[in-house]
Amino acid sequence: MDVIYSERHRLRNSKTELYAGELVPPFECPERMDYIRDRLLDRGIGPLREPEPAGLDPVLRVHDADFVSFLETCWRDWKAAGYAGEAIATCWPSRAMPRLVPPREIDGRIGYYALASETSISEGTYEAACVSADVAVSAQRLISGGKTAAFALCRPPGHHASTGMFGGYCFFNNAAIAAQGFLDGGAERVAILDVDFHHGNGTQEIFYSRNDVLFASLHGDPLDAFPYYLGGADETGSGDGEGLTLNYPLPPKTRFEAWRAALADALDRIRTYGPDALIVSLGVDTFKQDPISFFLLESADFTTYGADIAGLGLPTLFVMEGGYAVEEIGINTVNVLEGFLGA
Ligand code: Q9C
Ligand code: ZN
Repeated sequence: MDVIYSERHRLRNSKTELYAGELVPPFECPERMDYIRDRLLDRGIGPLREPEPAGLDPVLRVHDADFVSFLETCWRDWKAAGYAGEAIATCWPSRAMPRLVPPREIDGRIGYYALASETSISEGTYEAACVSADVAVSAQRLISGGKTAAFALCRPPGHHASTGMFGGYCFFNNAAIAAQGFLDGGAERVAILDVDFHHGNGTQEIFYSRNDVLFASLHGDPLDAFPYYLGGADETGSGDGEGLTLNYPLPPKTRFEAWRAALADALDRIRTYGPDALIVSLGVDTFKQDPISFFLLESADFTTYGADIAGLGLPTLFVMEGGYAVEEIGINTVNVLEGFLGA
C-alpha cells in the first residue's frame, strides 16, 4: 500500500499543551510518526512517498479564508504582542457573550478561532498543517488515479478542525479536504468512517447538511470525553444531509466486541449509501493503554477491524488522526493496514 509521508511534520513542534491545569509536553508529539514509520518499514508496507505540494486551493475548498489567514499569521502576531510563551486561547465568544465578530487583537482573535485551549500554536505550526493537508491530497489523488488503497500519514491530525476553528491538536481537516478532493475529481459520493477515539466534530460540521458525504463516527460518549459538545447519537444530519451523519457514542471501558458491533452497523450503512470511495479517519487512541482515552482495544483487535473495513471492497484512503501510547501506535496503526490488506 502506498504511504504518503513527509518529514516536514516536525515543523509542528510546540512545547506546551494545557492539560490538567499545567503546561505539559504535548501528547501529540513528533515521535508518534517515528514509531509508525519504523513499523511500516519493518513490516514492508510501502513505498513511502513524499507529498506533492498542492497549494492552498484544496484547503480553501473546506476552510474559511479568514480562518486560514488567522493560522498563517497567528504566531507572528503573538510574538509581535511581546508574549513569552506559545499562543494559547484563554477566552471565547461564549454562550454568555456570543458576539461573532473576529476582534483585531491577537488574544481575541485566537479565542475566536479556537474550539479548545489545549492546543498551542508556535513557530512552524501553520507550515506543518499545510504539509499535512498536502499528504492527504496526494494520497487522495493516487486513489482518484486508480490505486485501490493508500495511507496518508498526516501530522498534525485533522478531524477536530471545522470550517473555521482549530483545536484538539488539529488545524486543517485532512480527511475532509481529501473527501472534497474525491468529489472534485469526479466522485459522486464519499463516505468517511472515523474510528479515532474522539468524535470527529470538525468533519461532522463540515458535511452536516450535505448529501455527497456520509460521516460515521465511533467514539467515547461526548458526555464523558473530548470534544464534549458534539457527537451524540441524535445528531443525524440536516437538510439534504439528513440521515447521513451517524454517531456511535460508546461508554467508558468499551471493549472490542461492543466496538466491533457498532462498526458492523456503520459498515452496513456505508454499503447502503454506495460511495465511490471510503476515507478512514484512523486514530488508534482506542487502544487500552492510550493515556488520554478510555476504550479497551487490544493490539490484535486493530488487525481484525482492518479486515472488517476491507469487506466493503471500496477504494480506501486511510488518514492518520490520533493515538498517543507512543510505543504501540506503530504496531496498532500497521495492524489496521495489514488486516485490511489481508496480510
Ligand atoms: N481530559 C485527537 O485525537 N484533550 N485529538 C482531551 C481530556 C484533547 C485529541 C483532554 C484531546 C484531543 C486528534
Ligand atoms: Zn483522538
